Amino acid sequence: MTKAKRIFVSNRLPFNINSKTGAIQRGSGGLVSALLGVHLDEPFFWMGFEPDKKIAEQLIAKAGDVNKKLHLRPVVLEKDLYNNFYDGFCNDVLWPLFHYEGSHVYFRRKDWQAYTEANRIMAEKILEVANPGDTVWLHDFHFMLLPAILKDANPQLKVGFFLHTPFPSAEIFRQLPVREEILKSMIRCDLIGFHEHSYLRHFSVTIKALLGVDSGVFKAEIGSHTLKLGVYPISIDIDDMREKARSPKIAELTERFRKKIKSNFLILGVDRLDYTKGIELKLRGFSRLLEKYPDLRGKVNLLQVAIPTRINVPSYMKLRQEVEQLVGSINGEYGQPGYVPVQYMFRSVSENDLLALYRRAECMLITSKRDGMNLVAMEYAVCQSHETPGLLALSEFAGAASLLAQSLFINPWDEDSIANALYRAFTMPVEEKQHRLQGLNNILSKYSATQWAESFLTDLERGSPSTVRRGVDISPDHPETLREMIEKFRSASRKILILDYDGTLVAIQDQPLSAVLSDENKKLIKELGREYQTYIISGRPRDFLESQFSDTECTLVTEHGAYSKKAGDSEWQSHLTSDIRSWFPEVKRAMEEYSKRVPLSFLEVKSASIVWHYRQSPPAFAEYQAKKLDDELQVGLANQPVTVTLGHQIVEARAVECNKGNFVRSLLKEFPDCSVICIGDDVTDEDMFKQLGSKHVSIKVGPGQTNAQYRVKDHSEVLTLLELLKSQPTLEVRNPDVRQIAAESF
Ligand code: GDG
Repeated sequence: MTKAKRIFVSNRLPFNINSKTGAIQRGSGGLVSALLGVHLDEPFFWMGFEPDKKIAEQLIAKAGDVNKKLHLRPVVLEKDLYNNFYDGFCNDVLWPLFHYEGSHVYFRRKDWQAYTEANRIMAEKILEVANPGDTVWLHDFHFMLLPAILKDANPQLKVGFFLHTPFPSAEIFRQLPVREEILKSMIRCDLIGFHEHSYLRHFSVTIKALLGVDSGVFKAEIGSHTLKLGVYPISIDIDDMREKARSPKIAELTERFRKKIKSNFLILGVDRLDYTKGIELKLRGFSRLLEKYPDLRGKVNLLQVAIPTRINVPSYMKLRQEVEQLVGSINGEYGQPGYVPVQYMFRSVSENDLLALYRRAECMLITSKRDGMNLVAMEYAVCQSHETPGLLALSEFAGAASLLAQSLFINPWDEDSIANALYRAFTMPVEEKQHRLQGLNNILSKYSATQWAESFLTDLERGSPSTVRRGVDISPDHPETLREMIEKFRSASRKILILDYDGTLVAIQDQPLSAVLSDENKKLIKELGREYQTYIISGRPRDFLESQFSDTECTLVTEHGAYSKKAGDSEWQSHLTSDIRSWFPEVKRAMEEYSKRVPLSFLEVKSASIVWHYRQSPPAFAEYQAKKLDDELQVGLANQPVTVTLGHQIVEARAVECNKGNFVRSLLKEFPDCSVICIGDDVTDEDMFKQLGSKHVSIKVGPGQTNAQYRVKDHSEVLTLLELLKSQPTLEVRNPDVRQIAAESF
């Protein structure tokens, strides 16, 4: 048997071919060090787009020179398609939106189509090498449609996704015209990782607001699928960088820079010239420093390395103009003979020069407006020496701020905040700088790039937590389990069917009175009632259930077990023993108050229970109010014989005897030799599932954790299943496997 393999996917492969020597080269950056540093026993694949067909072929052939186990799979995309995908959708929509830059978003349908197509092509290539049980780790926003395509094709793949940018607040994300398509795919992942906890929180709020998916802090249950969420701050190759920065070569280069760049206090900026990096804010803050503290003029300099990016895009050209004008005006205003306050380079620098600049500068200034993490901050800290420690002034809007707690934090939007931090850095005693540096190094030594990758992969590849109870899927797509379940039921002499009503036999409706059975389904229940000892058990009041099932042979159990009536009986039997008057009026008053407060919410008053419904109300507001009401009632009625539950878009208070579990318990006592199939969708049905244990068949309808053994997707699957339980199935069952079961079972 072949072992599971790992497949990493990023937009571009972090490898290239040296045009002179023809050798394969490793690109710089944390991702490549992180993933190559992971201990791997098995071959691994790395896939990414590569526009040049010839280079693609060379990369495939020479991958083994980097690492014997590495297989590179460059995917060649046609140029226009790649441009529309990458420049059009990734860079003109997702990048600005995820960085809260709404004014830079340009959504064009054709770019979205290209994004869809590029994801489809990448999926096709992944599926050529991926087998069930393999791990696929997707990197970044370029591939947000891949999870759904991969899982549809191969549900046994382990699909992980790491987002390298921030995930914006729901208020921002919901501006995206294709928001549902993207989220519906993302929730199919097994694990999504973020740099920072706030990004994870935003994602949870967004899937709740737009898809109605509830999630806990670290996971969401969607049907029988568990989506795990986690925070994994990326890092750099700490040891490698520390060693390089201390090499004689870098020491010599640093010395050369010290002589060349004359400054008592050099502030360094290294950023791609992107609007998210806040370079213009940095310049304004520096200008404010010189204005506010005139004694620093002539002593303090800013060296800004602005790495060219997307140079032909108009908004980037405009940003460049603005930055260069600001540089000119600061130098014009504060420059003196022999003193040029801002030195500016619009180009990238070699890795050695970069390390030497980190060593040379007394302070690093990062003013990102938003930044997923910011690796430059980490690199600068790691390159410092204890003897001449530099200071890190870091934007509080960079993900790195949550890790690098000993930085001097700044609000880049506030010129004074920048100026004050720089002044503090300038005047800070060396002991304090050493202390801060020590703190930064301590934390960074715990977060190496390899640890980052390993912890993500471990969480992704670890099985689902055993605490999560999910129920085995017996949707018609799983005929084997369905067959097993029917056989178990049929083997008993007394067969009992227990069926919940709303959400189980009928779909949930906006108005409870509209949730009625179709004639066809009424007929089905009638036939089942004749064949089996059938119970319809619901939270509904007596008159409603009677109107639906009066002509059947089913026993009706209303208000969650408070009353029951056998077919043919004229009287309802009450199971109530406590006095509801001690709490009922108080609850009614409170719920009436909430009904007035929350639009489109309403009360349903029954004999032993009372329900506040908010299924049509504005969801976020109503949910907040529901939690408040639940809280109020739980505390206020703590000593009363009443159970309060926060259910599916309802808050319900009911007499303690109204418990479906109690009803089932007495049923099992009365008929100890019976075999039960019990089906329900709501929290109140869980009491029944618990009572039934593994001897009987319990089936949960829809998503969420459950005590049931089995699960179906929705009420229509329940009806298909019930049809199969009849000795003479009439319903046309489309799935041939299921038709076969129906034929074999009888
Ligand atoms: C994205 C997220 C997140 C830069 N200029 C030169 C050069 N660099 C290297 C730096 C650093 C890297 O590039 C830049 O990384 P950042 O993290 O600062 O920013 P993004 O490129 O925007 O990366 C970011 C990151 O993904 C990882 O998840 O942290 O928030 O936006 O390593 O050293 N290297 C050389 N010359 C240069 O001129 N040699």
